[in-house]
Amino acid sequence: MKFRCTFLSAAAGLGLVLAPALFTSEAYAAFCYNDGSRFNEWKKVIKKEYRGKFKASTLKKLDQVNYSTRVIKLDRNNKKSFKGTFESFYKRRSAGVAPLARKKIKQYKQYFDKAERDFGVPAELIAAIWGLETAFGTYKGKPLPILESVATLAYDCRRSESLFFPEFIAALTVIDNGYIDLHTARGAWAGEIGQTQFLASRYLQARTDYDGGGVDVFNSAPDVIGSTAKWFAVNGWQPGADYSEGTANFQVIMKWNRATLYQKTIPKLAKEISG
Ligand SMILES: [Ca+2]
Repeated sequence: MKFRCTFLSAAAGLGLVLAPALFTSEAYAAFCYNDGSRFNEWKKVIKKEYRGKFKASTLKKLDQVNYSTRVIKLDRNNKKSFKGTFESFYKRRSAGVAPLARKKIKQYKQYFDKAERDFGVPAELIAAIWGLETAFGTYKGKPLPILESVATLAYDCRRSESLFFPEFIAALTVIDNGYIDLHTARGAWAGEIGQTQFLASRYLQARTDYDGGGVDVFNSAPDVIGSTAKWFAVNGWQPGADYSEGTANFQVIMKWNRATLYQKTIPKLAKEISG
């Protein structure tokens, strides 16, 4: 079975969940550049401004973080992956996913059942997302260090204001809490975390441990299932209700990803999976 899967999620931009009060930031207001020339200066401003708000050891990680021209290049090219008709997009993205999704639902039945009990989110929806995002964790791409990606995008002018500055702060929060060392952990170019590609703010909202041993959305399928279900629940999912286009649950699906083609793909694929 062949997947033509690329990382989809945060690439198209997301609805934000902001941690209030942190974003009256001077660095946020004063700094954005379209090349790396003032990146070191920017990091200094961040470190000064967030001293005391984050542990010294967390802020120290920034010393080894570099401006990534690769991330910027990928960001600028991203729109191309969302071109074309829905039919061609759907065909390309969903190829091979449904049969494997059904297998995963069987294999991890107890966790999908638990997710449905805990959060009211049906297995086929979680499996659709999981398949689309990383082909059930098998698609690795060429992952980049997560903190470096989000720091670069937070500093960059194009989207810092709307999206990546808050994600950068969320990433520092993830590190500060000792959840994941995002300085070394790797993800897609927009700094996504784990097999369903959570941005840091979403990870903080959704992290769920379904198999003990702490939350591991990189390696644990049960944790991926639980955390993804929880994300939908905290974003307003209505248990047992329809999720076709035009429903309240489709509104929640729209928050998962801003790209219309992707939004339409999710319920269609979920229904294909559930047959
Ligand atoms: Ca776990």
